[in-house]
Amino acid sequence: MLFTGFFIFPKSASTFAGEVDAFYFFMWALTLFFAIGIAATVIAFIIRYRRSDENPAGADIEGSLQLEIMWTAIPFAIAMGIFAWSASIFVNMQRPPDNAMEIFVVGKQWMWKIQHMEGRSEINQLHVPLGKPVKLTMTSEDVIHSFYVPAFRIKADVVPGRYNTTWFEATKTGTYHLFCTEYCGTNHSRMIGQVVVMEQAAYQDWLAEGNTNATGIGASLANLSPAARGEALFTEHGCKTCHFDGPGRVGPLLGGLPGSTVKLEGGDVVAADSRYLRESILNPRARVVEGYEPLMPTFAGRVSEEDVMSLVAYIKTLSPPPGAEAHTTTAP
Ligand code: HEC
Ligand SMILES: [Cu+2]
Repeated sequence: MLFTGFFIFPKSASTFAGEVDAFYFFMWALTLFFAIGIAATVIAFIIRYRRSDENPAGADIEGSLQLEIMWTAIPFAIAMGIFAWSASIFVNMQRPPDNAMEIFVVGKQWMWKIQHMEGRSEINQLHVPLGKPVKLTMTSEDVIHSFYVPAFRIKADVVPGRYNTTWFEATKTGTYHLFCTEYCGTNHSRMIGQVVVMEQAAYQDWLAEGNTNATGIGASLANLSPAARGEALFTEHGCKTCHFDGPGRVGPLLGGLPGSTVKLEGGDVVAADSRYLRESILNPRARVVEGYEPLMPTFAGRVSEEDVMSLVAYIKTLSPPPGAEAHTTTAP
């Protein structure tokens, strides 16, 4: 902890820390400037204009256009400056760089479940490499949680039924606090964990160790990458019986679907993002693909959020069938 006058900056260990702290410090200094300025003016006026005459007569005040323009324009410029600065930090935080490595996070009363793409999973701990952008794709199994790492200056809601993302790049090895900052029930205050930032080589070794204790998320399918797990689930749940490339196919081909657009019954067009894919699995009747019958059963209650993330990861690895443009939603 670094104590700076009245306020405290937590340890800083990400590329955002400097930006966020500079902005925070600016806001703090601005507030202090006006607070002192106004208080001093009030005191000065009390003294200068104290009652000195028994029956004072008021003087007419004409107003001043210059003064009015000034006290409108200056606060406007300050407010717009605050807006532009904070918006640029916010937008940067919302947009992970293309080379960011992805990690899945599932919040649950009352724990954080973490799944690395290479297969390793962990609970209430997040191991990340130093100096590499990391993108977190997050969802919740029950209520709203919020993922907060003070040392990285990141905080993002983790909402059931949605995939929220945030990202960071760690700049210092070490162990940092991870908190849930959205009241989520009795043991909310115990929904805490650690972020461990490791040198890149140490991180690779750590990944290669695999799930040593079979208690992680992927305990039953230990050490499979989400995509490989998704492939196993795809067979296990019979998705293949409808989504296969061949005669008698009843479901759309899924290769090339993520990132494309889908025409729906009724004429709407949607972007096939992760959220749409999730909905297609858990609530297939909500949006039915044009030209298909609503034959797909719901998998809500049969697959967990981690399973859905894995299925989506698997669908992302499928390539469009040869000859098809990108993704074919045309009925057989
Ligand atoms: C009984 C057949 C059947 C099974 C089993 C089935 N689906 Fe489907 N699926 C369909 C049909 C038909 C559609 C198109 C109509 C619709 O949107 O509901 C569809 C649509 C989809 C879509 C949206 C496709 C698009 O082009 O927008 C996805 C994603 C999907 N299924 C994934 C799965 C997964 C994952 C499983 C296994 C967990 C699965 N399906 C199991 C029949 C099936
Ligand atoms: Cu929580």
